[in-house]
Amino acid sequence: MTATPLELFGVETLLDDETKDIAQTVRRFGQDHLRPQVAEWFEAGQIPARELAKQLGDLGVLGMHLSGYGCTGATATAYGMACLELEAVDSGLRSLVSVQGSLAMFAIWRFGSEEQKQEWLPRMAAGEAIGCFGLTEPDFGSDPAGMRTRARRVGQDWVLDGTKMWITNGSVADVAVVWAQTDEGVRGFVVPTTTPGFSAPLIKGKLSLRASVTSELVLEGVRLPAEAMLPEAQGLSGPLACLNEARFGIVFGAVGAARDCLQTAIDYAGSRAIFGRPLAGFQLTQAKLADMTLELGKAALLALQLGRLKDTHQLRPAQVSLGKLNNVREAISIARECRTILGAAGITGEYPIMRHANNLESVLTYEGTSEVHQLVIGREVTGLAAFR
Ligand code: TGC
Ligand code: FAD
Repeated sequence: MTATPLELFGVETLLDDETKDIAQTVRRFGQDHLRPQVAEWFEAGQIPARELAKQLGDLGVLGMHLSGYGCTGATATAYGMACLELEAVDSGLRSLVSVQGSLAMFAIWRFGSEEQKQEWLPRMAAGEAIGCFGLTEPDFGSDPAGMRTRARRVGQDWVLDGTKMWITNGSVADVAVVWAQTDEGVRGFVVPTTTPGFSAPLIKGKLSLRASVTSELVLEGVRLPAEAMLPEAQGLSGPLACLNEARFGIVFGAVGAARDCLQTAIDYAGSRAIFGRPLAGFQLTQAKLADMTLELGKAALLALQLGRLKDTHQLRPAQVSLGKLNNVREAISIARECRTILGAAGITGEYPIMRHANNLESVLTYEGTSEVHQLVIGREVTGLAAFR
């Protein structure tokens, strides 16, 4: 009798029935509708974003942890498990969902006016409108406080000028949540992408997260009515609060990518004969598999602990940093080690491992690099900020 790595940790026993059902449903959707095509999308560097958004909306995962306005109102842990199952297929697909639900929708849900919520959230939950979130700029990634995008008052209106970089969903978005400097500090703006002066050129040539749309946002005299500003977000804490939400999903998502790599390596090692017997029967291979099983299980338990804290409203940003740093770092290490087990076959698109490993390079960098999360944790345990 054998057990999968996560069965060995008894991870399922920590989930309630509803969460298990949601995870199963998303897993089945991934197997049936995403997995058969994802390697092709990755190779082509193109996804059918609109069609996918609609399907994911029908599945109920867009903004699923938000309440009202057509959102499912699921628990944070259930949302995490959905991210896990999506990222088991591809980090780019989880990214689409993270940016839509945790960044663009969350920003409007948490900081928007009633009119902004009514206008955008039901359509975004249904996948009929796609959102993006523009915080990073060409010269300001880890340090968004330095952003140069500026919003100035002209009469009652706002006029935005600047450039955002590396923006997921940018070129396919109907609405962009854009963060800009104003005379009263950083503010957020809800920008319909049809507004004159707004464009979102696609970034090409990525070797990672190819099954995801990544774009530049160019704002040249984008004129918006006064009501386009998010009334409840003032200062950098607004966008950083949105990042907590998306980072939380990544804590779970990384477990999904690593699980897929490890299961692929276990299956491959069981069927690959080396020196006349299965690769899985060699001690060196088993040492690798055992060590990866441990790290995967520990990452899943950490994710579930953070889920428990979030569901009881106790989760602090530095705790999200613990999960993002550990789980993405371990996932990429697992992906690389699993690749060795597959030998040359591991470098092909026939198996998902190299795709996951490449994707995880982006995941390691976005939503706060490993170094940023080390510094957040360092600040927490020493009381000294070492960012600058
Ligand atoms: P700092 O002085 O620490 O804080 C400024 C204000 O923000 C508050 N704050 C937070 N609030 C909520 N959540 C957090 N995590 C927060 N961290 C800080 C803080 O209390 C303060 O509030 P107030 O009221 O006193 O003004 O800010 P800092 O400039 O020193 O920066 C700290 C640092 C480096 C940790 C922060 O800038 C940071 O996290 N940098 C990384 C940037 C980042 O992660 N960008 C991600 C862009 S989005 C993206 O990558 C999407 S990827 C696609 C996908 O998800 O799939
Ligand atoms: P930099 O900030 O220039 O960092 C370069 C290196 O310096 C890193 O190793 C970093 O850790 C290190 N470093 C930084 N500060 C310190 C320090 N104090 N001490 C020591 N080392 C330090 N952004 C959005 O706003 N919206 C999106 O939708 C979005 N999607 C993305 C999708 C993809 C595929 C990618 C790759 C990125 C995306 N990003 C998005 C941008 C992402 O958040 C940034 O890339 C990230 O925050 C890092 O910024 P940077 O690339 O400018 O690197």
